[in-house]
Amino acid sequence: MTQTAITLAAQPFDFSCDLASTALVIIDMQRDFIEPGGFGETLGNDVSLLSAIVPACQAVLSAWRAAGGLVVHTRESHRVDLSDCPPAKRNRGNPRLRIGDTGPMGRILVAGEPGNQIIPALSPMPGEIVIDKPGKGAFYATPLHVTLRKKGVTHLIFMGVTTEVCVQTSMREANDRGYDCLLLTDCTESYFPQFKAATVDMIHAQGGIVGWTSPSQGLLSALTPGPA
Ligand code: C5J
Repeated sequence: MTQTAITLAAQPFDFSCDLASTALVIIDMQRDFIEPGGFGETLGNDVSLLSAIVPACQAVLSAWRAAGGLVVHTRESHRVDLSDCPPAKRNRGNPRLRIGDTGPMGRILVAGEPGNQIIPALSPMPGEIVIDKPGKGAFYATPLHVTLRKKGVTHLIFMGVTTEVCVQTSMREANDRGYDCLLLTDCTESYFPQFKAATVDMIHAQGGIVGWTSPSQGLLSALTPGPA
C-alpha cells in the first residue's frame, strides 16, 4: 500500500499516522451487547445507548475501507466447552444468565451463536481480521499482536463497546505493546455515560498516558479530503 499520511486534531495534541501502518480496531460490536433482547439487556442495561453509535461507526468503517485501510474486528467469545472461561468470570455477581447459558440469542458469549455475531451493519468483509477474545482485552490469549507485527502495524484507531471495559482494556494492552492508539469518541459507548466520560479523560490525561482521543470527523476529513 502507498504511504498516506494522516494528521488530525486530537487530545492531548495532534495524532499522526500513516494509513499503511495503521489498523482500525472495532471492539465487540456484537448483537448480544447492542441489540434489544441480548445479553446486555438481560443484565438490566439500556442497549439503545450503544446502538446510537452505529451510524458513526459505519461512516468511519466505510471511509476506512474505501481508503484501503486494514480492519480488525473483535468478539468477546468463548469456546463451546467454556474451557477458556474461568469460573471467576462465569460466576461473578451470581447473574441470572451466565456465560454459556442459553439466552434470547443462543448461548451467551459462545462462539458461533447468533448473539455472538457482529451486528449486520458492521459485518466483517472477506479478508478483514476477526479476533475471538476470551478476555476483555483484545491481546490476551489471542494472535492479535503477532498478526499486527507481521503486517507492520504501529498505530491503532479504536471504536466499539464498552468504552471502559473492553475498549479501554484493549487500548491499555496495545499501549504497553508499543502501539500509538487513538479512540474515536463518538464511535464508542458505555451503558454508563459517566464511565465513558471518565475513560476518555483518563486515556488522554498526563500527556496521553494511554493514547489520543478525538471525534471521528477529523479522521473522516483526513480520509476524504475535499477539492483543493
Ligand atoms: C463487557 C465489553 N462490558 N465488550 N464487554 O463485558 O465491553
